[in-house]
Amino acid sequence: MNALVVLPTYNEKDNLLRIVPEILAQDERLSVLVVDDNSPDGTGQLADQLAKESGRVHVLHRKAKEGLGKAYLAGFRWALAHPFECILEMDADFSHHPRYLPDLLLASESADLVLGSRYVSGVNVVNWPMGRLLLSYYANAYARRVTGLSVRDLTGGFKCFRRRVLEAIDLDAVHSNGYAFQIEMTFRAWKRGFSIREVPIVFTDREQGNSKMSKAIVREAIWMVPKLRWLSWTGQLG
Ligand SMILES: Nc1nc2c(ncn2[C@@H]2O[C@H](COP(=O)(O)OP(=O)(O)OP(=O)(O)O)[C@@H](O)[C@H]2O)c(=O)[nH]1
Ligand SMILES: [Mg+2]
Repeated sequence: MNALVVLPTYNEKDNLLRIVPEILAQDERLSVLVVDDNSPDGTGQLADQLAKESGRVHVLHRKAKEGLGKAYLAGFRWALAHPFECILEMDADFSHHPRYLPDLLLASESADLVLGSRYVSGVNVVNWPMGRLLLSYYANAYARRVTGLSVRDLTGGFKCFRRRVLEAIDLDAVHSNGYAFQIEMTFRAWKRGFSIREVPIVFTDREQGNSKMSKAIVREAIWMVPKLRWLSWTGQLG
């Protein structure tokens, strides 16, 4: 069973150099696809170098920064064009530690979609300012309430999809790009009847590089959640 970690990057040069070998060391079935949006700091060139050194590293270069959701969709399409049975998502900034990858892979043997969850037992977030933690916690409570999904962590981006899930979802119909993207993918998988499992992870705030968090991303999550529910109600989810 081959598995691909889709790793979106924007200005993550220092992190990329450290995280790729750590990912590959977790399990010999793992490969990495770096999806770089033409980072000005040269992350894309570094990724090319890493790909030269290992046949398990691949790179997808995109012309401009278009947001996380777009980068993931491009990565998912690439993954579906290659023979990978599991397709994983994670951040490149060590907020999602590679040490949890074996847990996700193991859980994916008995679930179609596995979520690395910060809130499965209490709150497992390290180094976030209180304001950001409260925002994330209440965003999850809100999304849970509106969608009806009984998942503790809907906005997290540490996930493992079985191939069949991504094949079943109409990727062209997915439009959200920030945290809402994570909610939307899980909601669409759930509506299609796929099984979802959460495994506990500890999320640690980035040590290096800059945050790309913005008000626009929060606003998108607020209106996208009722929109998803509406599309589902009216049979337009696809
Ligand atoms: N390809 C691509 N990657 C992105 C984009 N925006 C963010 N990323 C990457 O997606 C991952 C998550 O983004 P982060 O900036 O860490 O988002 P966050 O965790 O919400 O915020 P901070 O960690 O506080 O900065 C990281 O690996 C980023 O480099 C983008 O527009 N395109
Ligand atoms: Mg981050």
